[in-house]
Amino acid sequence: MRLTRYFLPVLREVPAEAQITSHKLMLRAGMIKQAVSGIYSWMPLGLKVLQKIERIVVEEQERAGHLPLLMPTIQPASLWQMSGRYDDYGEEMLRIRDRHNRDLLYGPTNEELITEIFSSHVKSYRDLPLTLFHIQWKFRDEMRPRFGVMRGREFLMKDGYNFDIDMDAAIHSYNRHLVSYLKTYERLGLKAIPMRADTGPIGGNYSHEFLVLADTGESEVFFDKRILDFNFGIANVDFDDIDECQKIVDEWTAPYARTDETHDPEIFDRDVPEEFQGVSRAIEVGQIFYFGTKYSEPMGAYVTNSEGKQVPVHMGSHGIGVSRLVGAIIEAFHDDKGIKWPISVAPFKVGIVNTVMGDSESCEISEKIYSELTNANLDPLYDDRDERVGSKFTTMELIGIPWRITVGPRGLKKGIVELTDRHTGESREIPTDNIVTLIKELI
Ligand code: 5CA
Repeated sequence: MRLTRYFLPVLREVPAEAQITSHKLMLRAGMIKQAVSGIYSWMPLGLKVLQKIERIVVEEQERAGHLPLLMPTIQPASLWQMSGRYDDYGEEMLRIRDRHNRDLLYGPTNEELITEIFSSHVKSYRDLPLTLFHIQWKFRDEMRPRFGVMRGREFLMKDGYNFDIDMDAAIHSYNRHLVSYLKTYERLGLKAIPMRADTGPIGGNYSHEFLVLADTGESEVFFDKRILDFNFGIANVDFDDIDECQKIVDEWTAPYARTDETHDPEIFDRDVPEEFQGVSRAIEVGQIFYFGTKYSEPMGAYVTNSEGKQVPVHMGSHGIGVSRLVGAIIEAFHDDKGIKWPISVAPFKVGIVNTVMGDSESCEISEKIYSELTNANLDPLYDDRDERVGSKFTTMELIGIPWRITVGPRGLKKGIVELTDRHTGESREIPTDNIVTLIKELI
């Protein structure tokens, strides 16, 4: 992409409405624009990051054997009346009436809708286990939308639902989700700690939240500091191997990592040596639930078991805050100049800064590097604007491009350009002729 052809509405001033770093940086980098409180448009740069996160989430879900589908944002109230949640959900639910006076709602989550899809089509234990997921916009009329995409009213969520014949099978599905989530966050460059949590309006009594430690997080968490040194080591998991999944879950769900609601200070203080007791703020980037037959019973999701008996299926639901993750990643990776994207979600992996637009050799070499990187699918962003070099650097740093190639007459006299790492700030000189090979190695 050439910057002169792109739509990158960066802001010079720090916007007054933003309180936390990620919100400020997303506005300054021209990633989002508020439409109304808690509801945002995603500008091209923001959308690119959002889609990269989505891609990784989908890949890891499919790898775990979960099947994608797409449910609508608007749902009939009647389904929620069957489960009993229509009244329970309260003011957070956006209720709508259509021209025929039918009660509808903008989905805050999809347990009812997916249970209805399941019960219409699946009648036998032979069709189990089954896990379906989608990535779809949700609406929750939050009392205090804040911190940009962190607590929005409209937000993008991956939500998945497992259907199993009994509790043991459903716990395996739960464990499989837990492990696949750890892999997902690892690929996003994040250290997300699974912690036992309360279940709230989703229900059930077994749940874990995934928390990224950050000063600006909304939750307070208590943990054993040794968990921070824990090596993920979950690269190749056989998801069908129940014991292997269970082993990872046992190792990973540190018994004394707790969110504030489930934290019992007496147990924590007793079982974790004082020097390892950690308290921090954290961002919740996902949550998984096992709730048994809470929805299947009232909504009639029964199957025949191997003895020919009708039994309600055991279910769980599993969410990842896809749009919130954009903010969480920025909270984890930034400095005072701007964002520092992990390579896996970077909107562009390489930036090219032509320092003297009037210099014909600089232009020629910049163009050459640009087309070579483009042809190698490395998705470069070429700053071809007629701007001062300082302002070009500022933009590249603000929007967080991991690698910057600086092309200028002084270097070209020696046959080199400069390659700068956004994460370390280190620069090195590289010959102009093997740039693609080198960049490929780095990425
Ligand atoms: N049905 C279940 C799992 S699919 C569910 O709705 N779980 S949840 O309520 O915990 O939401 C899942 C994830 O969505 C959360 O962990 C959080 O990362 C994200 N999320 C929830 N509310 C918001 C919000 N208002 N703004 C941005 N992200 C949110």
